[in-house]
Amino acid sequence: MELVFATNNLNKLREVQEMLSNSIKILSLKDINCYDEVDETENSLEGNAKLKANYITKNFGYNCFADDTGLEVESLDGKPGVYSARFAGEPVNAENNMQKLLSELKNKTNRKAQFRTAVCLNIEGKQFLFEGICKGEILTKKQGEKGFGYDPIFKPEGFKESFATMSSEEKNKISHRGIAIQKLVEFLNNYK
Ligand code: ITT
Repeated sequence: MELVFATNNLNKLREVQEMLSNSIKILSLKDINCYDEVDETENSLEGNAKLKANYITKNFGYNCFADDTGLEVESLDGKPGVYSARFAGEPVNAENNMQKLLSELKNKTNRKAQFRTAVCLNIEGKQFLFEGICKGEILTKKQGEKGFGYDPIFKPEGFKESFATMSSEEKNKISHRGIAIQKLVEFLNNYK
């Protein structure tokens, strides 16, 4: 089965590719000659995941899925959430986003946070949603060099170190996106 993963984020593409069995072939946007930027204008992760998947299905005709991920920090009432990519403004910059978050949490004792991923699958005219959550906390300083985005300052629950110290295989087993994609894969394996 061929499925387009509607993302421009190559880190995400690599993480997901590593998780899928050979029976599912992932096509990137480049593979289908799509160089368009789809603005994430919805105010929920689910809304943005649908927006991206629907754009590809409507304009390119492929079965496809898209995800949207946000980092929800408890003491900031769920911020940056759906605005995680542009938390420190444009152009998107992971370092600036992390510094802004660290400074907003400077005097806070509650550092609980969760990554949440919504995945939208469009297949043969039908639409399905999947969710993955990874609970954890925001560290007081960066740790590790791997991963991307907020990984150096996010420590998943039950682990001693940040996501950025883990191999992508380790991260995929417990991460928000990993969990959502596992649900997607299980669904596809039982489809039809
Ligand atoms: P696409 O919309 O093209 O898929 P994106 O980079 O905009 O790629 P998202 O909207 O899903 O990705 O994610 C919003 C931001 O959340 C992203 O820019 C990262 O900073 C952060 N993020 C997402 N997944 C993450 C992860 O697994 N680890 C750390 N940060 C992550």
